Amino acid sequence: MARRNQTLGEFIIENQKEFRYSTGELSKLINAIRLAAKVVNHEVNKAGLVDILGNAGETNVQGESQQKLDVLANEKFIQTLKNREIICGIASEEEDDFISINSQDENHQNKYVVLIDPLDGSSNIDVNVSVGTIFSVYRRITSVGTPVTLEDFLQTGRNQVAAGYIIYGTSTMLVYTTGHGVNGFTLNPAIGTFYLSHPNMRFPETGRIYSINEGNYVHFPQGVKNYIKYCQEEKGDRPYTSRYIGSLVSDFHRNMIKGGIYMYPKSSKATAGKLRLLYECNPMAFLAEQADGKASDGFVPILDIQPSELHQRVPFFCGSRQMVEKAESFMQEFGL
Ligand code: AHM
Ligand code: MG
Repeated sequence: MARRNQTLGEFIIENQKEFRYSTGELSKLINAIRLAAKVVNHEVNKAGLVDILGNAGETNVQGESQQKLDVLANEKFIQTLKNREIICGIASEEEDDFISINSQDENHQNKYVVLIDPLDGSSNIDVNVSVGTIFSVYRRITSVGTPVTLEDFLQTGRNQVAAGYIIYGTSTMLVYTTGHGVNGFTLNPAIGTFYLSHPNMRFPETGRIYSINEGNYVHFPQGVKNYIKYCQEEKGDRPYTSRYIGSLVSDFHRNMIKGGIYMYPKSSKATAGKLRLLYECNPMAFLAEQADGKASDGFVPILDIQPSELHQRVPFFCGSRQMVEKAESFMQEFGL
């Protein structure tokens, strides 16, 4: 039973038995993520103090420039998970290919693979705006004792056993699910402990916030244009409020607390959308469904999409159930 002010460590131990495969491995894995989160939090918080701001001068597999903190966060998460020898593979937004992990004493005995976006919303780093880490956990499909393959990572989101995010905001929070609701833990930086501050988080059924990069309006499909006009119409509880941070974790977090919809549709500039299915949309969709919200590509639930590539992109509509359903009705009527 979740108790406010319980530490994350206590919560993990108490809830371990709820997890159907309960051997303690998943708990160790969440513990490792907790540790990496603290390390990255430390780096993010001192970003303005030392010379780690700015561009690392390299581009990632999607041709986007990497900020130094992206590189650092990537290293810290991979290192922490590797060192603890609890996963057999990891895929990251910042790595072209997945990494197969072979523990020293046992050969590929671990069952879990992790997919991460180590520092999402990184264009916000230089301007002191919230960023986040997103993670997703699966049981491998291939047999234990063999190296992991791409197949272990290309699973539908429905197979996720855990997912969550860390938000480096006015305070740092770790929010996650193992399929039994969503709980949020706030870091007390003075003693480095996460405390349960937001038990059983839920999206309100509907809300009054829409979050989308409206600068792309002319490039959006007709269904999206018409839905935006619907949000702006003077009728009933509308017009809605427009709020867009440009940091998925932060926009999602606010909408889950206040009620709202986040949208990153496809456009004539980005024909598959921008966000990545495996380590951005799937974990957020799992959290959304666990919190009574909804996530789709405009037509089908994100969690039902069969991935074909590690860095696949997908249109993303996510948030309060009634708002996502309304947006979907516009896609179906006017096209996406
Ligand atoms: P990133 O992984 O390169 O940081 O990109 C993902 C981010 C999301 O956090 C955010 O919602 C979106 O990109 C913002 O994109 P845009 O600037 O095109 O609106
Ligand atoms: Mg990202």
